Amino acid sequence: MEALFRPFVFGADERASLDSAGHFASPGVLTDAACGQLTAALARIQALPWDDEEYRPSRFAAEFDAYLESLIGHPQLLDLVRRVLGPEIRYDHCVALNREGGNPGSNWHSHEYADDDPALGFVRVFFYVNGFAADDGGLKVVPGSHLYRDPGINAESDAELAQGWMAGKAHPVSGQPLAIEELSVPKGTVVLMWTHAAHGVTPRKEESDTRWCVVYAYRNPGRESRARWLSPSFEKKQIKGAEELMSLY
Ligand SMILES: O=C(O)CCC(=O)C(=O)O
Ligand SMILES: [Fe+2]
Repeated sequence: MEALFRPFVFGADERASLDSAGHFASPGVLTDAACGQLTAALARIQALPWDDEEYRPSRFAAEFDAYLESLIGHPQLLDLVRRVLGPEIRYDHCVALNREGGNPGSNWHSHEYADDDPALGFVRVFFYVNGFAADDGGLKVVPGSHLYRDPGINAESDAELAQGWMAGKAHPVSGQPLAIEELSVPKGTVVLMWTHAAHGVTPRKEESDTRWCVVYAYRNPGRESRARWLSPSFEKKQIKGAEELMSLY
């Protein structure tokens, strides 16, 4: 199978950084060939009609594109995910996150999974194929916010988050006051994120090209998952390398 990642390190230090901050960026690790294939696949998704209310081509991206489907069971991706979640993992979703020039970005939010059980993890693996600048479709995070395991974080602006959910809160381990961090990443960057991390996205500038991005999400089995966008037939499909990963439990 064609390489997805260049050789890169994700060991104990990187894992500790992910667990402390809630996210971890590996700049430029996608191979040039993978970036080319991903851009083509995401452009195909972008060209599909999106007139249904469920946003199927974006939310069920892997069901609409054979290349995106093939990555669900890619050994390098699964190896990375298992370094985070341990051996017992399940596929959760694959969503195209393309943002064209003028895209409004995304409000601050967090996601759910086993909110009361830290033994069950859920991780998003974002492929930022052509990267982003902080002020141009850029991912924003609040290091340490994931440790609250709050699935209901929601704010329309940085100020609303700072004066609302963040107010008076500190990183539970370091004791440092929580703070907003704006990332900038080069092309080919992979970002891991624990599901309960507070995150938002800055608007894409009107004159900018499309930000090509896809996310692959995996979790430990054990609970229902709200973001599990997966049709029954796709769950039964034999996807190379992912045969044991498609079921809920
Ligand atoms: O578009 C992005 O960079 C982030 C999207 C997001 O919030 C998510 O997939 O959970
Ligand atoms: Fe999100």
